[in-house]
Amino acid sequence: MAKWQEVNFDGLVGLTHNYAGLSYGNVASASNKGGVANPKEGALQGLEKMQHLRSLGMIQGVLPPQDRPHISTLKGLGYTGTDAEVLANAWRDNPALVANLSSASTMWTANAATVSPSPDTVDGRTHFTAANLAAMYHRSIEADTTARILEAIFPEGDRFAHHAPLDGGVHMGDEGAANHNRFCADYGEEGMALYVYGRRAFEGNTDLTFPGRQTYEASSAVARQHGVKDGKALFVRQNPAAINAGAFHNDVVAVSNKNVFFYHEEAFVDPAALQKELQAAMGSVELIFIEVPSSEVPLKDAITSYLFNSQLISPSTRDGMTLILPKEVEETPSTKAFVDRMLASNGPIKNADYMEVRQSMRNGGGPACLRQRVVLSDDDLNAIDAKVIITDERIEELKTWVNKHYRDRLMPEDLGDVSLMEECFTALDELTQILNIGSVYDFQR
Ligand code: SUG
Repeated sequence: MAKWQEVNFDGLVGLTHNYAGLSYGNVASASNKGGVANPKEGALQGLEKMQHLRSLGMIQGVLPPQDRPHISTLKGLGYTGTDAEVLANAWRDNPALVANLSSASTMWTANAATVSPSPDTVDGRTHFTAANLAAMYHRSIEADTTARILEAIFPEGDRFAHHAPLDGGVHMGDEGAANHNRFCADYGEEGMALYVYGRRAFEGNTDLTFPGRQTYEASSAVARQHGVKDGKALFVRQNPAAINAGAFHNDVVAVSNKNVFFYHEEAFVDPAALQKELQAAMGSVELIFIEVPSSEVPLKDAITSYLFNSQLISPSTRDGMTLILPKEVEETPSTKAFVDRMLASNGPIKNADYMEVRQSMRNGGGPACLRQRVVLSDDDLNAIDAKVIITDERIEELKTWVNKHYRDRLMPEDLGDVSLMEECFTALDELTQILNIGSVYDFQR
């Protein structure tokens, strides 16, 4: 019998991690604009989280950061000369453009792609669509390199199938797995996908004050091209009130694992109807819904603490499920009290581990944003040649790499610094060798 597991692929925090406040509708990103970031600390916090999951018996993967500043975009905009000249000229002309091309936003790999695992697809392959992230300019430049990295890790063929990021700009706005939940009895069994969208592309959406980044049209296109089995894809609109309160992705207000769905009362307009629909689609597999009422956790607390942007996992070393939460949940009285009550209630979630990922949190990225879930069989895992699965040795190698190359202080006004670009490219060149993923970056090609 093949063994199946969920592997979490965490994004490494990049060397240009900074607080430029680029994400309209993301409350943390806006409110920390202009602050001092510590990329080294951010990367080490991420590695600690990966190590913690590994210590629980999980198989843990890592995805590399991307090349920033993104010189090839600047070249496409007419800047010429050496990379140093391109950067210096662009910085002189337009620092805001350079800031957009310098974000380390690829760390949030929940947004990298949507993955449909092989038990759910008609052709029995695992399908990947790199997200176009069209809603935010600074993120829209991620897709091509993301697709290359995923193809370098999961070779196209009998097991894995790759689809190009969707064309169509914001009308086909696709934010990847941050708006995608999979329900199943066990990872290797046929599952059901819930695609949550923020708006319909060709309607007014006058109820939104902040962008609804994911469109229905994009979600349904992804499900179609992945060949998700008939009746195994459901689509529901995110509550506009949640988006307007700062839940720019559904994973800020909901998380699932296997047959458990943990979400805020205000995540969906009609949660009772959704429960019925989900249960009907699941047939004999009984779903467990943990709906958190606003009277216990106000939506505002859920969004600032990131209670739902937690990883809900099934570690082999523990009884029941574990939530991997950001420390901010422990520091927010309403969310801490809720988690304590839930653990004492004899439900499916038995443990809560609080992690320090504050560097990422200040840009609106919690534990769940930092990981892409990929359900894989042992044979699938054996088909991966890239050294992206964390081992004791690899984690040490990555820590040494971070300590050698990363700065411990970075502000938006530093982003025009040519030596920062050089540090970044030198480090990434070395990283592609550590991870054995080939030349995936524009500056290497
Ligand atoms: O897209 N922040 C990211 C955070 C993404 C969180 N991901 C999930 N919820 N899955 C975003 O808004 C801010 C970057 C800056 O301002 O430099 C940023 O891109």
